[in-house]
Amino acid sequence: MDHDRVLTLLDEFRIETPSWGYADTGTRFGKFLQPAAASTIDEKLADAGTVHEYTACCPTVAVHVLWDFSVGVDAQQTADVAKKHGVKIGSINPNLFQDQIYKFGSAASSDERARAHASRHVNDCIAIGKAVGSDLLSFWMADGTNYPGQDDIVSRKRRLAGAFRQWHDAMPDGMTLLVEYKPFEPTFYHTDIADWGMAYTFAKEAGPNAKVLVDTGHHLPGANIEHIVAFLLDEGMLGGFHFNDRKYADDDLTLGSIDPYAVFRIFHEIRNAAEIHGTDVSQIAYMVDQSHNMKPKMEAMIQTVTTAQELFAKACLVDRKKLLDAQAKRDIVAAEVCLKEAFFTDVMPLLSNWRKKRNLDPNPLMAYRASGYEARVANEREAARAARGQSGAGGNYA
Ligand code: LRH
Ligand code: MN
Repeated sequence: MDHDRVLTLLDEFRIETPSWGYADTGTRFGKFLQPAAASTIDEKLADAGTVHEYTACCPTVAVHVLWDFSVGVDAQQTADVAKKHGVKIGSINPNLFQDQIYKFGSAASSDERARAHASRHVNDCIAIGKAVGSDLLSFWMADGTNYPGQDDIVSRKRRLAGAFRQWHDAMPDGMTLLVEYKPFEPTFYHTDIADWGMAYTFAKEAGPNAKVLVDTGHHLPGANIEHIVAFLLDEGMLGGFHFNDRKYADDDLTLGSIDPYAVFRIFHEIRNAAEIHGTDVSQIAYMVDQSHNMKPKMEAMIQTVTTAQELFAKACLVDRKKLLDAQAKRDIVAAEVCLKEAFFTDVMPLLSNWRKKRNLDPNPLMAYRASGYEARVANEREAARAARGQSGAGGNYA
């Protein structure tokens, strides 16, 4: 593929950053605070705007409704704040897991009060989506059980299917519902949406505007994620990604820090679907879902989105004609070499060229470090937290 074509594809490659990636988050064993961490939605949007300023590839920000929208704050106001920082509110993430009433689940719960609470919250989320002009309603449910026999799996399945149909039909035209799956955590016996097949079935039954969201951290060891991606794409059921990296489970580490070739293979299957099978891949929502417990959050996010650009550009460089020839001849080595050659191609000159065209520093991370942004906001936010009487970590997870 000629480099101009790759530059054009890079123009179209957008990756959404999560508001919670800028806030202090932790694990169940604790939360390590960073002075420059964002606590308010304004600070989170300021950080997201700064990442977009240095990288020009992440114009939207995913929001988590209970972490980013407080009661009585007009959602439109938040959209204006986003605009002030040069970004737009992206996917709306309902929170159906942190309220006490969700002990036995939300929409799958045998407790009718929990199901009603969940539906009220989702309707609020749809209203917020309309107000901020978002076209993505992104569901992850912690629903499940911890012990065999704890609840009837099929009854839960049917409740959930009914809820997704209702929520699908409550969405305005143009909004897409994403169903995210996860094999375990926080429940450790069964999870109601445990894998891609279950998410596919719930989405299919919900209606035409429902698709599957693939969180790269939500697979059991050994799962072939790019196979799932290729399959869902060919079914027209791939709605988007939550990118992160992991060594063991849902570790939420920065993309490409453990297995960059795995991310490359995912992008390769997407380019294959487009160029060999004529699949429309323009509506895939690329999003980051990470919690930065050790790395400085802004640097981790800039590293993540620039790594995504690099691996995407490499995947665009696979010589698919040569690949198809080798596959036709069942020349396995030649076929593999097509991928390896692209993966080991240095795309920094191409990316520097893309950034220069946008008056960006060819090395966003170093440019950000040199900006002094981190130290400046650390002082401002320490003072703001003190003024708010907020010591240590805020109430929410993020
Ligand atoms: C669940 C998950 C989900 C988000 C949360 C922050 O593990 O991946 O996408 O709601 O992380
Ligand atoms: Mn996720």
